[in-house]
Amino acid sequence: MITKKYLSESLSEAIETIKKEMGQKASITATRTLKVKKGFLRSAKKCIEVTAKVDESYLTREQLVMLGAEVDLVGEKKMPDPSDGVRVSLSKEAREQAHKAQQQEQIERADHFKKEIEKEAAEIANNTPEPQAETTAQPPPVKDKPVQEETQEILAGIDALLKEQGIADDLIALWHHHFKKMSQGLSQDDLLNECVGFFLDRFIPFETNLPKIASFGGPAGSGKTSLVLKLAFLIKKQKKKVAIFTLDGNLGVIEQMKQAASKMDCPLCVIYQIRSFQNALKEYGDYDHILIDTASVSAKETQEIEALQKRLVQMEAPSFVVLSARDIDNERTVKLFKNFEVLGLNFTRIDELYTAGIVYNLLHKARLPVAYFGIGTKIDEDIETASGERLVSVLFGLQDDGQMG
Ligand SMILES: Nc1nc2c(ncn2[C@@H]2O[C@H](COP(=O)(O)OP(=O)(O)OP(=O)(O)O)[C@@H](O)[C@H]2O)c(=O)[nH]1
Ligand SMILES: [Mg+2]
Repeated sequence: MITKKYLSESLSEAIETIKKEMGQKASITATRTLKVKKGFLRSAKKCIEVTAKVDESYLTREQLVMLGAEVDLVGEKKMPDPSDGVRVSLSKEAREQAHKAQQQEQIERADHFKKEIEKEAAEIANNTPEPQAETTAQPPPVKDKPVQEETQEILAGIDALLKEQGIADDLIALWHHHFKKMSQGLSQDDLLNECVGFFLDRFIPFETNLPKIASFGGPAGSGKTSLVLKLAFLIKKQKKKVAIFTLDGNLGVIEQMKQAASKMDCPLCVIYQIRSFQNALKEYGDYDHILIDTASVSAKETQEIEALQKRLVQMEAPSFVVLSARDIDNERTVKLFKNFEVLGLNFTRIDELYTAGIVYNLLHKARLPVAYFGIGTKIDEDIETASGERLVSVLFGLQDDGQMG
């Protein structure tokens, strides 16, 4: 089986190329959209990466050569039958298989990421010569594969961009390590795409279904209440039943939540005691989702609420952490992770994000999946499923309108 990735500006264009190179028997196994900045020039292009595969037995010798396969010059190859009319198509089965494989890969990646990073960091430490004073972010020279001068320049450009974005040195070093494994003589676009791919791989999406009962904790003002309301709105749009519980006794907040909840015709329960929590659970037990907004640490009023929060965390509701992408206090966040058994992260204020380093540095340390992004202040629309593509767009200085960030 031969597998190849094609980068193109549209799916139809990619399919045309695949047909030409792989023939009618090829099938597409995955697609993903990337936004890359072409050659650091102003013009931004959106491109699609299409992965296709085909059994070698269907390819002519010329096609095999074009695809870089080793060809036995005297061996016979089965020629494609031009009359069979099989079309290159987005096979549902192939896509499901690819999706399953991708999910499995993500689980493994999350589990083994730490070990991998430690191993790579150790390798980097062994291979890297003494860092020079001002060039710590420069790619370390590689003995066996000398980096060409032109490539060095492109890499230095990428490094400068990553530094500007606030990406931590250890993450940049990991990118260098990744780059060292690649073949030389790559074009600027190839290198950029490789870097985009590297940073897309740092992102772990939360792919399982939202649990029936989920609580949302996080630092003060990180956007917990807004995210719970936005999520409730999203669930309502899917015609599912959702109830909101809040542990925040602040009357102003309760009033704001009441208004939003009544607008979307969704029950709101203010939880003051463990008993009221149990009663509310009984009352809304048959709902599809119960979303619990927790009070931030500074807003905790009674020991009972504190105990309830602990209990929620321990057993009642899997917890998500909500962080403002603009303002992550790494130390505090790490402490928070210790108190919560965290199922996943959510980032709010993604709409106000102009540098992605702060988020990537945290993801690199936390290695937790990310569920949702808050992308504005509007409760009824400013939420989206978190994606690596969005972060990569910020990282490479591209916003939705294709302008420099
Ligand atoms: N621009 C932008 N603002 C947001 C987003 N999410 C929340 N906000 C704003 O951030 C502020 C705080 O949001 P809340 O939802 O009250 O935060 P909280 O974590 O519940 O706050 P406490 O309960 O007081 O700890 C509000 O002014 C929100 O409108 C977002 O995704 N983008
Ligand atoms: Mg709140």
